[in-house]
Amino acid sequence: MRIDKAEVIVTSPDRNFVTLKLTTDDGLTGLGDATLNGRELAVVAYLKEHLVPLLLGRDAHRIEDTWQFLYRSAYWRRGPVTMAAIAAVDTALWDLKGKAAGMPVYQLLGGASREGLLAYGHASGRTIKELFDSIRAHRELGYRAIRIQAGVPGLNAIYGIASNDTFEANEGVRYDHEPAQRGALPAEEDWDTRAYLRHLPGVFEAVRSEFGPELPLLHDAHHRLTPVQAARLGKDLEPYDLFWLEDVTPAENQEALRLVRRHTTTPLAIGEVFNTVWDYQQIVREQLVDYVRSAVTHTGGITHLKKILDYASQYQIKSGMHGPTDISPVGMAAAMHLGLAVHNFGIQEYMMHGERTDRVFEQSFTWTDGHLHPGDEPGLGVGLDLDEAGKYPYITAYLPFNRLADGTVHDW
Ligand code: CS2
Ligand code: MG
Repeated sequence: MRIDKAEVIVTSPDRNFVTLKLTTDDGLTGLGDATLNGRELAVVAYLKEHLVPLLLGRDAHRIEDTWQFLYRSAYWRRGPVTMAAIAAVDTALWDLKGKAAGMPVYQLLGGASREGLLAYGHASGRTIKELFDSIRAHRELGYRAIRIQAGVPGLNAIYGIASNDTFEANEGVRYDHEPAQRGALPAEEDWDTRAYLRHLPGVFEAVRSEFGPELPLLHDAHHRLTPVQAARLGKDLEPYDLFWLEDVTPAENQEALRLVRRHTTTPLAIGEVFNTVWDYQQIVREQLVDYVRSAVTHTGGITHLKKILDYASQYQIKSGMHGPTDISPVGMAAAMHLGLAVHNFGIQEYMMHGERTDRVFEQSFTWTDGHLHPGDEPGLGVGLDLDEAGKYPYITAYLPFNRLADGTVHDW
């Protein structure tokens, strides 16, 4: 089974997606997600200029060897662009292997370890009323675990708050609001950590008294706190029994989480911006987190993320794969197959894609009673309609950034 053709398809039905399509000499096709929000074209160039020429003629069955070849032959190591490009190749090869074997990818990874994947969605609101409406809307959509993001009095626009008019304005688009107000240049948003830390515990107090103690609640601090601020937030949220508190602090400095861990028992999740096992080495070994957040799409593919999860399982750390709308249906399918197979599955993030995206990508996964299942089609179970994709050309879109009141740039 030799790789005969490699196409890099960029389409923007509801947002930009980059997809690698491999075709073999016996006519099988495999898809891989290479979407890196705000830096899509960098991955397109890496794939087209540096990986596709190396793939043509290779034995598509040699997944591990291809991974090692692409990772080591570059000489330069790691990084989001490189690892997204390698991820797309790796995922497409698993799709091909499944199709050649006539089996869904999860069967090739050891078979199902559960009946379905508990998923969580993104409830948000600028006010408590908007937030409650959003929580109710997500429960209507079937979610049994919900992420809570709230506006902060005095701040105009912050990460994670999709204004409800966006949510309702896209009639027909089920639920594909982009929490980031992407634009042709990075949009400046404002941030005030003290106001956020003062406000958030009250939000969870209100949510727990309205919706009760049972509902699994998550929150994403989105890299914006110092370790001691993160420690304070984790402690302040303990009475509300969160499923997890995510990205409390930028974790380039992995040992920063030691301080947080010393002060709070609120479960921690981190890693959506990580791209290899080396980003997790200390965090996992010292059990500084409870959930690994990486997506297949950003972490070198199924092959490498499974290695990370197997390493994490030795320390009772579970998966919490990243699944916003900037992970394409191909990336989501890969996450579902991997999540179904590994023993240490935790939860799957699932922001439903829009109708236009669902027309470009034909998907076979199911969503039942708050749980996802990848389905039993051979391979990943995802198709890409090239004609439909061709209707939506790339749109330049940057993620926002923050500035503090004194003008200092801050993590968004
Ligand atoms: C967020 C993401 O889903 C999450 O946990 O951190 O929505 C993140 O902001 C986007 O993936 C950035 O592209
Ligand atoms: Mg996040």
